[in-house]
Amino acid sequence: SRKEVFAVAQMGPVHLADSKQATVARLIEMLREAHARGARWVTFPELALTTFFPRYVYDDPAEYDRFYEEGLPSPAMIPLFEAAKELGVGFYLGYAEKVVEEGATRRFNTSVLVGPDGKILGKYRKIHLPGTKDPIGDPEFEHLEKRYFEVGNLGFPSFATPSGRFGMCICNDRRWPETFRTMALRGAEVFLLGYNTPTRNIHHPEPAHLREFHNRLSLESAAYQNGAWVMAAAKCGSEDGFAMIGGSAIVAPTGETAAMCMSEEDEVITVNCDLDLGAYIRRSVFDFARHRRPEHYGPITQQ
Ligand code: CDT
Repeated sequence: SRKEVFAVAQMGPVHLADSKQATVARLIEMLREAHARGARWVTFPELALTTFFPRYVYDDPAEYDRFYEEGLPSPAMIPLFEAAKELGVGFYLGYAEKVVEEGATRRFNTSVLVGPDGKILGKYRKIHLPGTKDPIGDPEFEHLEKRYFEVGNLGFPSFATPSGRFGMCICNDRRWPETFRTMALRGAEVFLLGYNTPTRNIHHPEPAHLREFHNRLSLESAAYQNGAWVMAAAKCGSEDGFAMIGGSAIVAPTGETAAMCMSEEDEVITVNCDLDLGAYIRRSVFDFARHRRPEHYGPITQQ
């Protein structure tokens, strides 16, 4: 077996008025707790440095630029990068990215993977952006990711790390099986993801319990169907009155949830993960080379 301690660092709310400096201090405190419990890797949430700002309507970039990071590490991230390197802990961090590419200013909902030695191992830009570009006119249900971000342009790679190959995705991506299958086909054996999920479905009035259920269902099926570990970190609780689910979890390749957060606050969970646990699944029922039938999967990529 190949054992390694992984941590998921759930965050309670980050309010509009909270400074990035104070928020990064919270991340560092959890990083230290994870390290004290023997963790080599920590997964933080999506858009971990700010409130979930796509719930608000802004028209002028001057109003929303403050939510984005420029450069990697950005000035706000530097204390986290330094603490992690000092402790020898790698991490996944979600943030809003502003970058000049091909002569234009571009904005993405991004995550970065940093190794235990402080080196940047890779970057992922969210592909499944939920919600709308234009406001729907109901402040309780605005979800304007399509307004503030472009669709990610880096695909679903997997990244070589000292602990094996990892894949990254972000929040709504976890509801799409294609996300995980693509990463698994590229050799990922650990999936890292952060999320911000409102307690009420933005699209349809659903019974409240389904929000938690669909989260668990997505994580557990992704793990089992790809024989991979899943590290899922929520930002949750009530951000200025807007409630989001918790339920951050570490899910084993068997599809079993090995640890789950119980609060809607900053909370660290750890599991000593056997990275070989999924090997028998990938050798048997989900041996892609022997049993997949891509010649019958045409519509998945053609429509
Ligand atoms: N951040 C994010 O992607 N949230 C979405 C809410 C949309 S509800 C279908 C999510 O999938 O959790």
